[in-house]
Amino acid sequence: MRKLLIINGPNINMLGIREPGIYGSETYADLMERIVRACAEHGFECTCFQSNHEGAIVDEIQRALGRFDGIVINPAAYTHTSIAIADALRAVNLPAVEVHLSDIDSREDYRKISYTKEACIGTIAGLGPAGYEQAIAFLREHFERVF
Ligand code: CA2
Repeated sequence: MRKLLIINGPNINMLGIREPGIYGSETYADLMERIVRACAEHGFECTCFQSNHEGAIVDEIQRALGRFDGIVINPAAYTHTSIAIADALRAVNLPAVEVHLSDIDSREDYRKISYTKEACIGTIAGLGPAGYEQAIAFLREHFERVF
């Protein structure tokens, strides 16, 4: 069975606690349940990782090499700042899909830049938690096309 690594960046663990207008009322635990269910439906095993620390995310991406077949990543605020996370994604060269709960293109100008986008095979933004399900489905289709 193919394995996906699901990575969530800083503050995603706070989902549902504040700013429900932007990020929805679903909690991080609800999101994890949704992801585990979607992975099972699409025939993936999955491991979920969340960190508020850039280096820890870089370490986890590096560790994915040889252990996972693909990555779903919401780098959160690091999307807009982290060349290190983008470089790690390029270094492991696993198919990765970037997810954002909100539509980053229609928010503040500083959210319109994504350093990680170019290291990913696709980006899904603005669909809320359902975006993760779309990313998992996208990876399934990717593996069906490629293998
Ligand atoms: O829309 C997304 O998924 C983001 O990656 C979420 C990040 C934000 O910095 C990105 O620009 C877009 C924020 C993560 C969640 O932050 C929270 C803040 C307050 C309450 C709950 C979560």
